[in-house]
Formats: sequence, structure tokens, C-alpha cells
Amino acid sequence: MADARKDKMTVGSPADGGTRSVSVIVPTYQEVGSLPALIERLDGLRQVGWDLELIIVDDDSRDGTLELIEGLSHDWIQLKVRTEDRGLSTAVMAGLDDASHELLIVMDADLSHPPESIPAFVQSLDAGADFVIGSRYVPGGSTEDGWGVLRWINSKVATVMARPFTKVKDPMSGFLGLHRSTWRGASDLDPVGYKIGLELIVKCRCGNVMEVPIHFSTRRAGESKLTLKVQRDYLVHILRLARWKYPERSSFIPFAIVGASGIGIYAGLLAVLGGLFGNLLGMDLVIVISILLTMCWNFTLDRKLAFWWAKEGQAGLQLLGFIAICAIPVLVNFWVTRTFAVEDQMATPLAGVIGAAIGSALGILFNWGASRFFVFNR
Ligand SMILES: Nc1nc2c(ncn2[C@@H]2O[C@H](COP(=O)(O)OP(=O)(O)O)[C@@H](O)[C@H]2O)c(=O)[nH]1
Ligand SMILES: [Mg+2]
Repeated sequence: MADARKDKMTVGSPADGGTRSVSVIVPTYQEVGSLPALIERLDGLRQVGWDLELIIVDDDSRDGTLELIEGLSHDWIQLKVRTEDRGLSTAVMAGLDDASHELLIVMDADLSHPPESIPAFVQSLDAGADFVIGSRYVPGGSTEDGWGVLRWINSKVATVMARPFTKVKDPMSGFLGLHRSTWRGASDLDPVGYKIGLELIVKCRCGNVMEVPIHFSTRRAGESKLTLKVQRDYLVHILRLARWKYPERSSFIPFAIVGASGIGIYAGLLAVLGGLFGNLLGMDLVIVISILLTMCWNFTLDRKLAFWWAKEGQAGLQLLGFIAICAIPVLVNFWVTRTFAVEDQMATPLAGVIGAAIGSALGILFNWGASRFFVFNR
């Protein structure tokens, strides 16, 4: 209770004394227990001069949300019930699309985000921010006690993973503010997962992101929708953002790792095939077969991880192209492995590691560049 009182004391009227227009978007799934208090506190802003519309985007909760809003019949509240599409991020996007004012605020329904901070968001937007975040981790921000260690660690790890995309202190926050023009400027939105704020900061190319300190309250009603799936989706989200923002690095790093794994596979194949069929087939053939199988290994992984955009293309043709491009390093690899293994009598896997390492070092940049532009062309 003390926390709610503290939040309420910060309500401010529009800075210029006139009316300011704000659209507040609230995604909901089974939040009927929190909505009356949220609506009351948002109404508090209207009472002091804010022209505020509330857009609730509910994913067919069937918990009385519809009846509650219809019963209130406030003309400043719009309820959109979705029955086909589901998910937090797309709900937020649907709400942003429907908003009619210039300043847009996104917040949770569960009162973790104090509505009384909205004037501070508007102030930051007026001061030139492209995007505003309600932050627990800037001076003045706080989190209500009672977060378990696991949830805290989870939030910190997720924040560190977002570092390549934004330097803000609390990129996991779902309390967001932006101008409509920023929202309209978003490109390639790919709303996987829960962190629509991070997606918007990156895809709207927001340069000036400000953080407003908030006190993050623990929800009093309903349950969190944070599940293990949300965490898996977050990893996919980070990967997709990396591919979007840093396409070269996101391609080359997996390519190099797959290449290194190929060296291990090649040495293993030489050991196994050499041991089993060395006498029967002769070392030359064992080396050739090992190289071909290793190339298939590299090809399969590279196609998925390094050249992800081409994984729907014709695999057979791509494999031929991939083999052709690898020809020079592969010939070097073959020659080095053969020289050490057959002429110098070195243990075959060791000769293979040396051959593959020299071949890979020679070929890595050439192979990656040529594969990228000729075989897996975007
Ligand atoms: N429309 C919609 N809202 C959702 C969905 N999942 C979560 N929400 C809402 O998103 C906000 C944040 O969810 P919450 O469970 O509080 O997440 P937490 O704060 O990370 O525990 C709440 O208002 C939820 O009701 C969903 O699938 N669809
Ligand atoms: Mg919550």
C-alpha cells in the first residue's frame, strides 16, 4: 500500500498547463483483477488535465475483462479482444497501430508500472528522446522486495545479452514511451517473444533513448506469464536482432566455429575410417572420403547457422557450389595430410588436424566470402 501511495503522490498536470494527448496501450491476458485499479489511477491523470485514451489489447482472456470494460462504458477506453493472433509483442503492435494520439505509452496491466510516471515520460519525449523506458536500474529507480534470486539473475543475464543492441540500463522493461512518428518509422518488425521494447529500440533505430526511474511494484492480482518458453523465445529474439543489426559478424562467427568443428570431425573420421578401412582402401581414398564427409558436415551447419537466409534454397546445387569453392583449401588439406601421414608416417588424425588447420586458415576468409556471394547469395 505504501508503494501505491508513493506513486500517486508524483502525479503531475501537463507541463504547459494545457491539455496533452497520450495513448496508453496495455496488453492483457487474464488481468481482470488489476484493471479497476489501473483504470482508476489513469483516470487520476485525466482529472489533472491529461487527454488520455486507454487501449486494452486482450487475448481473449474470458475472465470478465470484456464485461468489466463494457460495464464501465468509458468513452476514453477502447477494448480490443483478439481471438486469432496471440502473444504479448503482437498485442502491443496492434495497440500501437490503433492509437490516435501523437505520444504513445505502453505499460503492463498488473500495476508493476506506476501510471503516475507517465508525465515524466512525456517530459522526456518533449526534451528530445526518441524512446523512453521506465527503468528500475537508474538512480531513483527500484524494485519492490520479494524478487527471488533466480528472477533477479534471469533479468541481469537477459540485460547483458541485450548490450550489443542498446546501452540502456533496463532494456527488459515493458514500460515504454515513444512518438508516433518513431513507431511509423519501424522497419522489419519481427515480434518474436516478450521484449517488444528491445525490438522497437533496434528496429526504429532509436538514437536517443532516455530512462525514467520507476519503482517496479510486485503484482497484487493475477499471475505472471513469464515461462520457460519466454526465455527460449528471448534467445531466438537476440539471435534475430544480431542477424538484422550485424549481418556480417553474425554470419562469419558461426562460419568460423563450424570450420573449427570440422577439423575435429575430420580428425575423427581419419582415425575411424583409417583404422577400419585403411588397408582395404588405401590412405588416399580414406583422406578423400573423410574430406567429403567433413564438407557435408560443414555445409549442413553453415547453411543453417552462417547462411541462414538461404536455407530454403536448393540444397543439392548449393552443396556442389560449396564443394567447388572449397576446392583450393581442400587440395592443400589433402596434400598436407597425405604428406605427413603417408610419407612422414605421422599418426593420421594428427596429420589431418595439421592439414585441415592449414587448409582452413588459407580458406576461411575466401570460403566465407565466396560462399556468401556465389552459393548462398542473398
Ligand atoms: N495480449 C496479451 N497480453 C499478454 C500476453 N502475455 C502477457 N501479457 C500481458 O503483458 C503484461 C506483462 O506480463 P506479465 O505476466 O506481468 O509479465 P512479467 O511482468 O514479466 O511477469 C501483462 O499486462 C500481461 O497481461 C499475451 O499473450 N497477450
Ligand atoms: Mg508483470
